[in-house]
Amino acid sequence: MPVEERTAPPDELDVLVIGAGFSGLYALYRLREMGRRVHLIDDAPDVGGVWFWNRYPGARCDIESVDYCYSFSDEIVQDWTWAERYPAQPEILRYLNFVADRLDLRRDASFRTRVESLTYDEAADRWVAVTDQGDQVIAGFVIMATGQLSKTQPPEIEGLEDFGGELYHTGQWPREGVDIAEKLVGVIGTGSSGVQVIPQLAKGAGHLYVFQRTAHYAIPANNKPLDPAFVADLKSRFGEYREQARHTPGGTHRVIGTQAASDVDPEAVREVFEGHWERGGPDILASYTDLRTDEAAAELAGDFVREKIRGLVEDPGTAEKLCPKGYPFGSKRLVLEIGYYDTFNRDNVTLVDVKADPISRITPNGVRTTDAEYPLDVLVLATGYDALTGALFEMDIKGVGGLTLREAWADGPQTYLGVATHGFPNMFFVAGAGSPSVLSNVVISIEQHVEWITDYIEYMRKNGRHRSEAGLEEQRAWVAEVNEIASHTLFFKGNSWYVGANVPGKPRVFSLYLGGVGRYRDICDEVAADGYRGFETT
Ligand code: FAD
Ligand code: N01
Repeated sequence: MPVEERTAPPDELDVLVIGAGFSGLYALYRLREMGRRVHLIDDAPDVGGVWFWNRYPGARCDIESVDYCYSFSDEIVQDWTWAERYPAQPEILRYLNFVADRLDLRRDASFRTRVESLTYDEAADRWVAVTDQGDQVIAGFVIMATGQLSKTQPPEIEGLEDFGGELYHTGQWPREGVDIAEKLVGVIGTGSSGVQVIPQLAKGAGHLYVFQRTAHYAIPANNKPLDPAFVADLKSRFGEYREQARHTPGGTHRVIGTQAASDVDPEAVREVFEGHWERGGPDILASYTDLRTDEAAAELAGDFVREKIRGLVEDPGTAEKLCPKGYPFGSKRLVLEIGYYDTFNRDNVTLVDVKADPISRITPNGVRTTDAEYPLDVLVLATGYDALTGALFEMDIKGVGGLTLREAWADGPQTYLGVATHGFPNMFFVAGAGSPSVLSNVVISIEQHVEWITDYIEYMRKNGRHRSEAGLEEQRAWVAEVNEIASHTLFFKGNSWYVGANVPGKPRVFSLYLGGVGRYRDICDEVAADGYRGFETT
């Protein structure tokens, strides 16, 4: 049941978990089962993380529901039944509430509580957390389950604070919803969030203005209700089904092509792309081995999508503006769409190309571009997130010698295996920088990280160790490996949050491990089997 009143956290803990999304809920459960004194803190009023905050109309997952779920409890697997191929936000939030209820997780959680600072007490080898509610919590270990895409990034446009109408970011959508009936509505941003919210807003708004700077590659989701027989069959062999996914590159059951598109007859490539367009989903990205590494191959997919857009959008000028150009297919996140391109055939929708006619400022009445003014009642910011490091840097985190995490990561995240960073002992990160994270089915990555981290904490306890720090040399080697793999891909060719391009002043680095979740799991397991090689413990 949801919590109405805030509960203060205990003063002393073995482990403090920050964040109540998929990561934090599982970490809390596992550590409690291990007998540790553990407590979770989240600034949201309840569980859910991303799926608590992103309540905008159309919010939906782009990993199939039967993969984007926990596997650690057979009871949960059996007692929960997914309704749709790609679940919408309300269904995922219901699922996380179901998990929290079933495992009685809220009794060890403080909501409406923001951790403002974390300071490592070197004399006692403990972390001291201070919250915005005046709590001080001392913990032997801290697990940062603070999310990859949890700090919203509003655009730096002059006059935003002067807007006189209603202003919303998709990542902080009001719980009570937004009434847009007959109103003049504007959306800035056409990434995954924009592509999802725009068709929904178009249905209710008096007029919708879409302010697009860069067109994204979007392909059909082909979402549908799940066949009960298919779901029942999966439940009967879920352990085996999940185990297969754990050893794949992306942590899903996508079929992975073994040929390079550049080695195949273009007509045959086209047919394969057609098949993916029909089936829907992001698997097209894995259809050939070179789509993420060879610009000419990526261009084949780009041309295919542009041709589809020209066929779907009636007005040729609008279609041309919606065609992504200037960066390779797949170098920004591939977007799944439901009715997006069709939306631009409606009379009440106008596409404003703000690359050609830039936004000069937000006025009290709406959006002003170089050439025109668009009066608005409601302005929606689908402008994304300060990804991977945003939520961490919002806290004042001080490690050994008073070094802040911001200082330590000034040139980009420095981690060993993605789970820990030198200078910040006994602090662990879940599914963040340095790990496969958002380039995988994140829930499968979360389960692997939580299990690995909590096993390590248990190993330390059993071996009488109370301080663990990532070794500097091992960390350098890991960062070098992450960079080396990324350097062979096209990710740097797109100005996206993957490389920090959406946040002014952020270093342009790609900090995700691209070797795949299967390979990553093997490396983590080898490190554990070797007595947690690379960590200095006392
Ligand atoms: P989150 O769910 O982000 O939870 C972090 C929590 O920590 C939040 O509740 C936040 O409020 C809290 N927090 C942060 N800082 C503090 C602090 N200082 N004090 C207290 N609390 C704090 N991934 C996929 O694999 N497939 C998808 O289809 C997919 N869709 C997505 C759709 C959207 C709209 C977004 C934004 C992300 C999506 N992701 C998807 C990525 C998503 O981040 C992960 O799948 C997953 O939900 C992350 O869970 P988490 O528990 O690690 O973090
Ligand atoms: O954010 P984004 P998002 N003026 O950064 C534009 C996950 N997710 O919230 O490309 C004008 O992708 C910006 O333009 P440009 C998923 O991992 C998943 O959409 O920089 N425009 C861009 O169009 C995703 O990748 C789902 O030129 C401005 C948009 O805002 C991640 O979250 C759903 C601007 C931001 O796109 C982030 O997605 C939702 C400005 N000043 C989210 N500033 C699923 O479907 C920014 N923009 C699973």
